[in-house]
Amino acid sequence: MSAANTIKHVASPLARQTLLDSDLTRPVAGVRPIRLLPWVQVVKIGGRSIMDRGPEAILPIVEEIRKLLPEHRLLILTGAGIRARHLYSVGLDLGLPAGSLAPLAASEAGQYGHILASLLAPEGVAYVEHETIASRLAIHLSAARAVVGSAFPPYHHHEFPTSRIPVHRADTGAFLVADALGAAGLTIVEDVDGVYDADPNGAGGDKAKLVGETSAAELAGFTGTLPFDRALVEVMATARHIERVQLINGLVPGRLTAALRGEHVGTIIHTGARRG
Ligand code: GWN
Ligand code: ATP
Repeated sequence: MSAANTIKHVASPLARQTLLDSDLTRPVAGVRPIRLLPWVQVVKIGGRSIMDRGPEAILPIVEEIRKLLPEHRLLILTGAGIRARHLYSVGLDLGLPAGSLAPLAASEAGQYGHILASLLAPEGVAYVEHETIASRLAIHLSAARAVVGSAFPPYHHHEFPTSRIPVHRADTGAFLVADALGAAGLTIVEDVDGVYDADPNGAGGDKAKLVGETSAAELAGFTGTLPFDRALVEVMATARHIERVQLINGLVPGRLTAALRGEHVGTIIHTGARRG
């Protein structure tokens, strides 16, 4: 064998086989990934449910986060809210594909992140861009107790064309990044006490019952509306690290503090990830 051939044939257990055969890939690719930032708590703040409400909802949350900083290191991610819905409707009327609508809505989530970060700036908290979340989060969270970013995943034109409205929105983005980082947890902050058996703000909502605890598997079979992206249920099923997500009411002071301390104050959703 010539020297050139020896160099070309890199020894790798995956070099000579299809990546589609799980029997062959499992010994190499079947192990759980490492946790990159096991100490970071990810908190998703609802765009429509919290940020759209303005000072009356935002300022108490800012105050609560301020007090939480000595206790936790946080990646705070914001959702998009009502302007994204308006963008979707204008874009859909013009026939734009899902991949064109995704970054438009995402930029609204980013704007809310900038607003929230400005309010937390005296505490050393800044907005960090997607690229920073992807590769420089550790150094930023070593310099500050928390950073704020956009909860939308940066899919852009790679958004799946299965639906006219982008399926991977803020809740899915927050979960994907929390699981990829191997974060300590994910808390979703909205304007309801948790997941109900029907929309508590919809027709006949006064009869809706709060579900204290559920699972991604159970929610997969639920046909009613949910207070988060349906794609979140799908990505929770294949999670590697985040074992449970708690959805809480951010309009009630103290709930976020309690949730980050591990208390059950909303709906706990068990994912497909298993300890061990
Ligand atoms: O602009 O507020 O990041 O963190 O999906 O892409 O549409 O971009 O297309 O690092 O890359 O509007 O400019 O904007 O919200 O997403 O950012 O200020 O390329 O820091 O440049 O993946 O912030 O922005 O909207 O998140 O969600 O320049 Mo914004 Mo968003 Mo900033 Mo980001 Mo998109 Mo970047 Mo991006 Mo675009
Ligand atoms: P975004 O961040 O994408 O702007 P958001 O996270 O702030 O959005 P919404 O999409 O407004 O939140 O979802 C919260 C709303 O979902 C609640 O105010 C509630 O009316 C509604 N909802 C629908 N179905 C349910 C359900 N089964 N249980 C609880 N709330 C529900």
